[in-house]
Amino acid sequence: VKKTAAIGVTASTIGVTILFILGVVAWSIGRGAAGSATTAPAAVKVAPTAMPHYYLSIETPDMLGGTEDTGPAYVPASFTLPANEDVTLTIVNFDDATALPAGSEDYATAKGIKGSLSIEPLDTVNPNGVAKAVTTATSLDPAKGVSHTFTIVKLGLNVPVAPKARTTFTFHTGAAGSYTWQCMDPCGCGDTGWGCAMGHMGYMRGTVTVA
Ligand SMILES: [Cu+2]
Repeated sequence: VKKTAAIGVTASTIGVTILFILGVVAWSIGRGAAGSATTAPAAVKVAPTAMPHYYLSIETPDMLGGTEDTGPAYVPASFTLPANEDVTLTIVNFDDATALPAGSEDYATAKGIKGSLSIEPLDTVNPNGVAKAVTTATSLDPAKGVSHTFTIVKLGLNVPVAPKARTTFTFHTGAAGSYTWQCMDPCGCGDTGWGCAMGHMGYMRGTVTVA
């Protein structure tokens, strides 16, 4: 019985909806006929398409509740970006600088990005506080100005990430595929700094799925 009643309600709801749509269509046609006689057609407005903007953060071992044996880490470390599109990434970095060792100073220079990096200092105690002055650069000081890098060798992309700052950049993603990104600034443990976080997937290495 309940089922029949429910169907009845649905049928009458559909009936009312159809009548309403017919009414709106009739009203629109009437307006269109009257309007065309007296007014010029309005200009077609094309909605601006916003460039996709993604945010990553780099968190310190303290923030992750771990030790120097694990962190720091990019969060998230694996994510998806749209193919063949200009995308903007902001890396919110809570970590301090690690000097780039002799021979790898090139990683302090941005490659494969559109335009330049914009860098806004981050108050790590009050990260959502008032915005600070933004500076632009294409290259940072390899000794004191780089904390990590966001490097995708296969795409020719290298982004030096400023310490305790928001680093924002735009790049063209290109063809669909799966790409490994890696930090090239030895911020991990051990004599070389290439241990711990540097070797762990999900810390200083991850996967970008371009789809
Ligand atoms: Cu790193």
